[in-house]
Amino acid sequence: MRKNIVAGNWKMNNDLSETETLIRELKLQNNPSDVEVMIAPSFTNLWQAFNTLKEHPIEVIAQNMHFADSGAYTGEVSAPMLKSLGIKTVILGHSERRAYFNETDAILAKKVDAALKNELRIIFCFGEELKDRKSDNHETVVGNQIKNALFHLDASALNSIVLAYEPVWAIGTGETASPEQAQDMHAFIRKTLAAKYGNDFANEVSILYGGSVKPSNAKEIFSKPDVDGGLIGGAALNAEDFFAIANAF
Ligand code: G2H
Repeated sequence: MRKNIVAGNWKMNNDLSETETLIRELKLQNNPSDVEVMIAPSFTNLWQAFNTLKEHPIEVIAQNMHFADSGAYTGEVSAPMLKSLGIKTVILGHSERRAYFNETDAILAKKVDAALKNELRIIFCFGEELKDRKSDNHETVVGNQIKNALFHLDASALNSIVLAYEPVWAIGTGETASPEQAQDMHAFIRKTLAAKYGNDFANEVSILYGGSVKPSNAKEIFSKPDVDGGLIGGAALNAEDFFAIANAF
């Protein structure tokens, strides 16, 4: 079901004590009733974060996982391992995973299958690079990222998938897509889903925007009809900023 969602992607930030401090500060904030608020700390702090927030509406989610359930994959973490902690949602396909860890659409399709098999909800990220936008190829690139990783799925799988459009040129750069650019792309994404799965399914998918979302620009971005929230990086590391964004609908 389509929902408003604000998810904080902490990336490789915060050790255990910093995680505890930030969670303490997050718990003091005003939690909106009609928005799902999530945080994605690093793997080493998931268990602590999950337990500290057990009775709290903030959901603790994972930043990544491997496609195999277990095996000789040194340094990796699997879906069953996340599930065993009580984690219900995982981010897949973030542009930093694609760029620095060579995650291709084919690998991501396998990760998507593994997450669904293990009954995890997915926040599936994708987005074009600056060169794609400059050459007016941004819709083709985004359309292919979605098709290659998701279009082998049945429509019912869409119930477990949240999409996150993150133009690479806007990530951590201070540069944000304009609310109109975000809306245009989100409408294109919904149209792409509708062409494959029909309008009813496409209209039920939450599509988040990510890339330098801050308290000062969140309201305008979230006001767009096809934008259902945000995946927040830098601003998620400050409790007041993060909740200013979560309360910006
Ligand atoms: C995009 C976003 C969070 P930031 O990576 O996924 O980060 O808000 O810092 O651009």
